[in-house]
Amino acid sequence: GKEWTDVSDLVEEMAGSEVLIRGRINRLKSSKVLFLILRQSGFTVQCVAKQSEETDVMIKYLKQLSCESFVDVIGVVVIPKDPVKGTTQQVEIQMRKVYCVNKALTRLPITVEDAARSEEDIEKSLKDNKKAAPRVNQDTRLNNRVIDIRTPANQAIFRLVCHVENFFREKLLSKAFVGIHTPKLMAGSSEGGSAVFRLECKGQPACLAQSPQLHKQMAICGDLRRVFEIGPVFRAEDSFTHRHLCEFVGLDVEMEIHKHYSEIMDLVDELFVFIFTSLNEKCKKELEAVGKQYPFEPLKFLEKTLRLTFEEGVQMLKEAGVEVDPFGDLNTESERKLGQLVLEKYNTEFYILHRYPTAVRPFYTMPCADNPLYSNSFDVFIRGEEIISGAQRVHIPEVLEKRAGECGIDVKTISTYIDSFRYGAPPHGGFGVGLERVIMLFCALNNIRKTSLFPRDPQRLTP
Ligand code: ATP
Ligand code: AMO
Repeated sequence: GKEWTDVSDLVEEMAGSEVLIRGRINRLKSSKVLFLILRQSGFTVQCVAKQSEETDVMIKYLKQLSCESFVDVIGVVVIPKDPVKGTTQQVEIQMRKVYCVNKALTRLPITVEDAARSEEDIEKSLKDNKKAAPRVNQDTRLNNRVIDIRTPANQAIFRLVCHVENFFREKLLSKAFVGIHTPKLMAGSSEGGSAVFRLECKGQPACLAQSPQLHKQMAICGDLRRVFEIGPVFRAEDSFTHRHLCEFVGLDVEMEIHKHYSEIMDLVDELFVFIFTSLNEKCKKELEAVGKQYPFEPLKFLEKTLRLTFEEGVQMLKEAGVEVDPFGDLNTESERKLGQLVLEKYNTEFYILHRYPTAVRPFYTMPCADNPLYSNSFDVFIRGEEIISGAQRVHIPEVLEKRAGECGIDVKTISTYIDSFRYGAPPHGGFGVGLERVIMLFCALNNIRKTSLFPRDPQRLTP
C-alpha cells in the first residue's frame, strides 16, 4: 500500500524519507558504487548502492539488467555531498530494493542517449576524441519512433503541441465559438486539385477530406455562427518536403462576419498572440528542453500583428531584386525571402499577407469588391513559412457554382454544399492552420516530421 513518487517531484525536503518509484534504467555504471540513472519521461534521478554484504545480491541482479528496462526502486532520499551531474533532480536515492517490472532487449536499434544528442555535442565529441558520437538520422529515428519519442526534446515537443491545441480551444471557447467535428469521408474533393486520396466506400467513389472547408461553412449556414474544429486532414502530396505531410492535424475556424474580412484577421491576430505568449509564459521548461537539443532564437512577434497586402509584398521583393508574377503565387523561395525582408524592416517573424490574386486561391474565395483580380484572402507566415490560409467565402450560390466549374470541380459532387447557400447564408469566412507547423516554426525546427508523433508522408505508412 505504499504511494508512488514521481521523479520530477523528488526534492531536498524529502531527504531521509523512503520512496517507491517506477522508471526506466537510463544508464547503469558500476565501480565500488553502483549507479543507476532512473528516468521517467524527461526527468532523471541518480540511484546508488554501495557494495556491501547486504547489497551484494541486488547489485549482481542490477548489473545484468538492460537499459530501458522498467524497474521499481525502493530507497531513501539523500542529499549528495557533491552535486549530481547530468540528472534533472538534485537529490539521490539510496537503493534498498529493486524489482524489474519488464525487461527491454539488450541491444536496441537506437539508444535514447544517441537520439538525444545535439549537433553541438556531436561536434564536441569529435574534437575531444577525434571520433564523433553516433548521429541518428531522421529516417532511423522515425523507423524507431517509439524509442526516439523518449528523448527529452521529444517529450517536450509533444507537450508543446498539446498546449497549442489547448490554447487554441481555450481562446475560441472564450469568444463564443463552438467546437465541431465534420466527416472525413466525402463524396468529392473539398479543395480541388490533385492532392486527394480516393477510395471506395461500399461501392461509391469517395475521398478522404482534404480539409473541413465545405462542412465548416455548412455549419455556418446551419446557424452555428462561429465554429472551430481540431481534426485530421488528408493530402495526397506528391512532393516530399520538410513541411508537407499526407496526414496532419488541422486547426480550422469559420465565422460570420459583419463588414470586412479584416474581422477574420483580427481573430488570427488575437488568437496567435495569445498562443505565442502563453507558450512563452507557461511552457518555459519544455521550450528549454527543445532548445537544448535543437537551439533556436525565440520567435519575434509584435503585439499587433503586421499586415501587408500581397501587392506590397511583391513590391518589397521587386525592390530587393526578386522578380515575381504579380498575379501568381509566391514560391517557397520568395516566401522565405519576403520573411527576411519583413524581419529587417519591421522586426517581426510573424505577419499576415492579404489580398492575394484570385487566380491562385480556391474556388470558394470571395474576390475583392473593388478589383476582382484580387481576393479577400490571406496567408500567415512564421519565419518565412506559411502556417495559415484564410479568406472570406463566396456566399452567393450562383457565383459559387460558376467559380467551382471554372476551377475544374465536378459540381455534382458538391451540390449539397452549394444548395446550403440557396437557403440563405450570412457573409462569413475563416482559416485553417497546420498544427504540426506551428511548433515546427515556433521552435525553428527543420522538419515537420519532428512535430508529428507518427508522421505520414508519401513514403511512410509505418510505424
Ligand atoms: P497551401 O496548400 O495552402 O498553399 P502549403 O504550405 O502546403 O499551403 P503549397 O501550396 O504546397 O503550400 O506551396 C506553396 C508554394 O510553395 C507554392 O507556390 C508551391 O509552388 C511551392 N512549393 C510547394 N512544394 C514545393 C517544393 N517541394 N519545392 C519547392 N516549392 C514548392
Ligand atoms: P491550406 O490548404 O492552405 O488551406 O491548409 C491550411 C494550412 O494547413 C497546413 N498544411 C499542411 N500541413 C502539413 N502538411 C501538409 N501537406 C499541409 N498542407 C497544408 C498549412 C496551411 O497553411 N480550407 C483552407 C483553409 C481555409 O481557408 O479555411 C485550407 O485547407 O499550415
